[in-house]
Amino acid sequence: MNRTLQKKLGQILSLAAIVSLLAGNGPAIAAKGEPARQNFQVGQPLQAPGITLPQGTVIVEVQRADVTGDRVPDDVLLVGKPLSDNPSYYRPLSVVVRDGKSGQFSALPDTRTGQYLAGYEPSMFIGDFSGDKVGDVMVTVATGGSGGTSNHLIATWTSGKPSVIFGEQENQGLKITGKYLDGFKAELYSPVLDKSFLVDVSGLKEQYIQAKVYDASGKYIYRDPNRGNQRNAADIFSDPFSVLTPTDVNQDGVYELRGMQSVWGPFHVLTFTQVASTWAYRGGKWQVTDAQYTLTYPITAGK
Ligand SMILES: [Ca+2]
Ligand SMILES: [Ca+2]
Repeated sequence: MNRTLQKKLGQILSLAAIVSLLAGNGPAIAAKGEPARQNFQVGQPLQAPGITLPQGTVIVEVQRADVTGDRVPDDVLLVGKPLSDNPSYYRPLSVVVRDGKSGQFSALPDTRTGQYLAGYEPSMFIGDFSGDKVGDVMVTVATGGSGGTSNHLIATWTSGKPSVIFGEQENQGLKITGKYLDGFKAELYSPVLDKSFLVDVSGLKEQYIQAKVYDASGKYIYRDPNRGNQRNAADIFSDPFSVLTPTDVNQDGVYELRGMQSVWGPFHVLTFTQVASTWAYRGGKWQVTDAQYTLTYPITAGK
């Protein structure tokens, strides 16, 4: 037998030995140095040594994925406290990770959850947004408010502790403000895009006239009674995201976010456009890669 063959055979043998060790006699070997698996049940209280959760906090969703970046699967738990008089509403919610290697628990910082991460139908999505090919944790929860908005949070665990990369500020999206102009037009501005744009709002003409926002000739007449019948500096605003969906736009394995926001003024009922935007996390910052608006007006039978 020549040396190369001998060496090769040795490699094959040692490989076979490793395989049989791992496939072998279960936990005694596989779990060497690793903590035993824990069985987490949805709806049950969470016992998590080392972290403090409000009394009454239960497990809402459980997923198993490596989020710390060491390739050892971790337990990722969405937890929340149901309100006693409205048990489908959770406040606060949090994400707790049990490190698969150390068994240590860590939770999102209270300062980033508190009042913000609260609401109905909370759900969790794990995917890479930050670009390091390690899953990040996204939480979506409906606020239940009249604007139909949702709150969203994305956190990464790769530095050993949770770090929020998308929170309350980011959920304001394009932060559009604006003013109506005579002739059923709106001038909008997004500080995020650093861009102004003009929108034709004549599709809601009847509603504006009825609400005494415009007169029939198209002159803007609304004055804010709360401000001594002065004209407001801005009378158009955007809601936080109503929908924010992870989408891998360019199919490179890193998720982008696609969001929708309502734009309205001076009253919420006068929502005249939906703005769609796509966001990518690049170089530690969220960047808008695409933004569009659509006007949707009801088609009524003409006279
Ligand atoms: Ca891990
Ligand atoms: Ca990541």
